Amino acid sequence: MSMKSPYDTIAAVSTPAGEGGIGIVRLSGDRAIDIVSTLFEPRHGSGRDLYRKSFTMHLGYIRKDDVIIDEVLLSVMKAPATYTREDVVEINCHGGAVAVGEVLRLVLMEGARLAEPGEFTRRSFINGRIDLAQAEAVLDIVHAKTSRALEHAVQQLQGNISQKVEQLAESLKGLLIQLEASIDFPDEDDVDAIDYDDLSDTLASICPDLDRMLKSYDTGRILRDGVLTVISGKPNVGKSSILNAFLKYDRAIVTEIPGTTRDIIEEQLNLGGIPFILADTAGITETDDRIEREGVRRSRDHMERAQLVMLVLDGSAPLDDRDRQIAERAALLPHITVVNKSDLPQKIETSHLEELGEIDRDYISLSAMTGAGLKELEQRMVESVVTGTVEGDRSLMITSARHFTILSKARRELDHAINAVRDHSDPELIAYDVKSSLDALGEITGVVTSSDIMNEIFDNFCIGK
Ligand SMILES: Nc1nc2c(ncn2[C@@H]2O[C@H](COP(=O)(O)OP(=O)(O)OP(=O)(O)O)[C@@H](O)[C@H]2O)c(=O)[nH]1
Ligand SMILES: [Mg+2]
Repeated sequence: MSMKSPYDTIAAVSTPAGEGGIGIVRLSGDRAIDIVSTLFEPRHGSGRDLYRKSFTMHLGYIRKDDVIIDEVLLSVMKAPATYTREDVVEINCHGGAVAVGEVLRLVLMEGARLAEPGEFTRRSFINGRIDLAQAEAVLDIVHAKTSRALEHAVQQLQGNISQKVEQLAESLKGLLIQLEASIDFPDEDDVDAIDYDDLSDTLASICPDLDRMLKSYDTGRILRDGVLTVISGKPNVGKSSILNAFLKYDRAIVTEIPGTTRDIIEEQLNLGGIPFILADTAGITETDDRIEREGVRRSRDHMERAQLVMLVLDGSAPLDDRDRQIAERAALLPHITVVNKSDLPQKIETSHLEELGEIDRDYISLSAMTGAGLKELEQRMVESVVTGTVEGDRSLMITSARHFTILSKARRELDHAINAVRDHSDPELIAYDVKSSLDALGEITGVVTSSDIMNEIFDNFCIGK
C-alpha cells in the first residue's frame, strides 16, 4: 500500500455504509479545524472561538453556498489528547447516506484527503498513542463476533498483552546487560564471572509465561474466528432440520426427499459466548446424480476441515453401511453423536452404536422437529470447546496468528539460550540467543517492526478506522 503523506489532513466516513440514524465524517490532522470551519455554520456563537476548547460539541449546519446540506453536531477534539494525537473533528450528520456522502465530498474539496483503510489507527500507532498489539485489538473489536471475543479484544486494547510482553522483554534485557558486561570486561576483577546457574534460573522463569500465552492460542483463535462445526450424515437423517432448529427459522430447505441439500450452507451461531460456524452439508451417499455427487464431494472435504463434527443418525431407522462409512471418518475427528427424530419410535439403541466403530456412544437424543434435546446438544458443543483448552487467565489470551508466530520464535530462541547456558557456552553465544528472543518480542508491540508488517496489519482495516 502506498502511503500518501502522513502530514495530510485525512477524512472518511467512520460509520458503516447504508442507512442509519446518524453518519459520522471524521477528520484528523493539522487542517481539520480550518477545513471544517469553512463549511460549518454554528447555531450559536461564531468564529474561531468555537474551536478553542477541546472536547466540545456544537450544533449547526453544513452549508454549500446557500444550500444547507445537513444539520449536524460537530465534535471538536484537539491534539494531543485524541485518538490520533492530531486535531480530530467529527461531523455527526443526521441525514441519510446521501447527506453523509455530500459532507465528505465537501470536506475533500476543501483540502482533506480521503483516508486509506486503517489510517486513523495507523496514525495513533505512529504518534505513539497505542502499540501494534493494541492497533490489532482495534481491528478485533470491529470484527468481534461475540461478547466474549469483544471483551478479550478490549482487554488487548487496554494493553494487557503488551504489558506482559514488555515485562518479559525487561527480564531479557537485564540478562543481556549482565552478559554484555562479562563480554566487554572479561578480566576486570570487579565484574563477576558469569554465574551459569543464575542465568539458567532467570531464563527458566521466563518460559512459563510464554508457554501459557502460546497455549492460549487455541482458545483465542476459536473466540475470534469461531468453531467450524459440520453437520454430517447420510441423506434424510435431518441435518438441514437441525440447522434450522438452531437458527429458529427455516434457513435450509427441508423435504422428505433424500438428497435435498446440495450446497454447503454456513451460518454463525453464538453459544455461551463462543462463535460456532454451523455448516449444513449434502447427505453423504453413493449417487449417480452429477449435482448430488459434487455436493457429496464437498461434504467430505468440509468434514475434514471441521473443528467439530456433528454425526447425525436417524433414530427411526436401522443403521446401515452409509452410517458406518461416515462414522469411520467422524471417529478420527472431534465429534458429537446425535440420534435424531426422537419423536418417532426408535430403532437405534446404544448397543447398536458399537457397529459404528470408534465413535462416541454417549449420544444426544434429539428431535429437530420438536426441539427436544437441543439444549443438551448446545451444552455438549460448548463443553467440547471449553474442556481441554486453556481457560485460566483469559486476559492474556493470544488470538492473533502473528502474535503466535512471534511468541513461538521468542520461545525457540529462549530454548537455544537455555541450551547454551547448560553447555556453559561463551557469553557471546548466549547473548546472541537472548537478543534474538528479545527482538522477536519487540515485534509484538512494534518496537521492532518493518513497514511490511505494518502494511499487512493496517490493510485489514476498513476505511474510517
Ligand atoms: N419426525 C421427525 N422428522 C424429522 C426430524 N428431523 C427431520 N425430519 C424429517 O426428515 C426429512 C429429512 O429432513 P432434512 O432436514 O431435509 O434431512 P437432511 O439430512 O438435511 O437431508 P439431505 O439434505 O437430503 O441430506 C424431512 O421430511 C423432515 O421433516 C425429526 O426430528 N422428527
Ligand atoms: Mg439437507
